[in-house]
Amino acid sequence: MNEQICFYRQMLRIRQFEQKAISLFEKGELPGFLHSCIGQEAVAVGVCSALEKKDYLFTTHRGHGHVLAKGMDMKRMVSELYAKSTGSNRGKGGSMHIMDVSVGVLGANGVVGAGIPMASGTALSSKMKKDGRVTVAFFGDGASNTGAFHEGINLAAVWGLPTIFLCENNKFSESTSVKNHQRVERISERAKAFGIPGIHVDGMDVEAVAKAAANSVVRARNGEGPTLIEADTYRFLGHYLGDQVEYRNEDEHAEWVLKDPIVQIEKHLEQAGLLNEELKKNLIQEIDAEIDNAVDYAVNSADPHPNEAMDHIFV
Ligand SMILES: Cc1ncc(C[n+]2csc(CCOP(=O)(O)OP(=O)(O)O)c2C)c(N)n1
Repeated sequence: MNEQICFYRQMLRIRQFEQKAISLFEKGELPGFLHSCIGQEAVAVGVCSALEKKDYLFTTHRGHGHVLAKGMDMKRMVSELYAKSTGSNRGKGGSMHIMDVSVGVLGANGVVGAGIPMASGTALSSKMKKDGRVTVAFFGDGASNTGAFHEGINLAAVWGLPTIFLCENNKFSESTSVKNHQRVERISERAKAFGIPGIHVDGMDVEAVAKAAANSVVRARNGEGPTLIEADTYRFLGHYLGDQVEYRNEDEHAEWVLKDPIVQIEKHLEQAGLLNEELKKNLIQEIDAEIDNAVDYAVNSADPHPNEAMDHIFV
């Protein structure tokens, strides 16, 4: 498949998945919370295009796109959202703690910024074992104000670890605009404080993200140390499903919706003669069939047995 069509298909798959998850959540079928990544698909797809299966990834409460792009099995993922025994965490994690070691997804995390020092930890193990793996930590603009961000990146810089610190600047930390929670113009500027490269990229342009990620991965694999990438994007929906978003500036929102990464690549592909209505329809049908199949699998799976409640707890 042409690389751009492949990017488009993967972004569409994340968008359709998120829309389905929203409709299931609104029907009361999924327990817990949902934090949608609609609008941010180009970051997940662009970054993961530069990774291999063996590479490690840490994500956040807004991580569905990242783990899908990294290759996580959709059936086990949906089962986890349903808290079923066939879920990737046997139903104990839910949306905010989803993981799948077999594809390098070492976990989503509800603790803001917590994946950053963990990424330095796995990257240190890779450096010591010389296993050639790169670790990516995704986090938001809000997380870039935590102590974990400064401590985790500083250590990776000092030890020259194979890490990509990927900040998705989606303009909000819960209900607080980025303009009100930090004074730096660009989060990528913070890289200077650690003595590592800081790259700012258009997070609505999947190819730009893919290029920035690929260069940083080469650097990391060559033993040249970490990179901080700030991908400029926008959270199209609320912080969580149910958020009334009363704090949002509607003009700003409308401006960003015009930059929808999926619409942008659609236009580009149509102009290049690579996409037409029929292909679009076929791709959506194929993706929706995969999603429906995963939902059926989850719905028909057993709940975890109460006897398992204390299993996999390490004290
Ligand atoms: C250490 C910690 N502090 C506060 C919270 C509450 N909280 C949950 S999500 C969130 C906002 C995170 O914003 P950002 O890092 O920009 O990620 P985004 O939600 O925009 O993807 C906050 C403050 C938390 N979960 N963990």
